Amino acid sequence: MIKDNKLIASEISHIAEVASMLWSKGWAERNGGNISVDLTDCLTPRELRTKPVKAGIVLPIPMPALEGHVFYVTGTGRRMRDVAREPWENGALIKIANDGLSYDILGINPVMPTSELASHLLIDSSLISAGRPMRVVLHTHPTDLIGLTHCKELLDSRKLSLLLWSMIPECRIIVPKGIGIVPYVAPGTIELARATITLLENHDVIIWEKHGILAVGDDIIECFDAIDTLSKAAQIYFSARAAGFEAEGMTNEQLQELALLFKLPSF
Ligand code: 2HA
Ligand code: ZN
Repeated sequence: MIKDNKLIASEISHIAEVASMLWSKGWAERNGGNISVDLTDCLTPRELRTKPVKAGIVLPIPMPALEGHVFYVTGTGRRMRDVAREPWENGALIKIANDGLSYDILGINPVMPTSELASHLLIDSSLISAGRPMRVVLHTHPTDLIGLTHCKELLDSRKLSLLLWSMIPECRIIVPKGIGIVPYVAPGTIELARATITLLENHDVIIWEKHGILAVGDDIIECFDAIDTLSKAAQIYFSARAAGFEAEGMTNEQLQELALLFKLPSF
């Protein structure tokens, strides 16, 4: 049974832990947000041959780079608070077919994957093709960060990254490539996926205007930490404003000093 695989069980427990934090942070209203993790390397050859509960679901776009890959994905319409309690009942294990044209659902329940599946898979596929595979795609709806995207002036990647970095030194260190911004596009669309992929060339965290945030990485806890740190910076910015003053922010020299000290990419 795949459920008994220790590596898989550990990955699933981290997914459940993050789902729980997304809910308790208030970033996951109703079915807001979604998670996918590439678990291919955790499965034995025998487990990879598990009989599907549903087979041949056609992908919107061929994904040859993902042939044979197995992902855990949260289910469409499922709540993060339920993923946290019962990750297997509220998510699916999917396996991309060898022609990259369709996928099968393995595992226990025929839960249909998230509405953002095309985004997740296109992102994974393009990162593999670009030679920097990432196992995790995490999308959620942090109130404060989404709030910032309602301010036209801040819809500029450099400006927003500098603003958030300057609120707290950790932000510059934990999110060293800053944040990319996708101007508003309807959720669940290929257009949103494509715009995100372009920005992932230079960033690991992307904000979708008036919608949410997406982080890629190899470790789901670290993806969460990056978003959490950005959210903390946004909260500092807003709490200063709520107290009636503009946060001073660290100076460019102070940010530069951090870049040198921690050998961070320049911006
Ligand atoms: O999963 O967050 O973007 C629901 C969403 C869609
Ligand atoms: Zn969303």
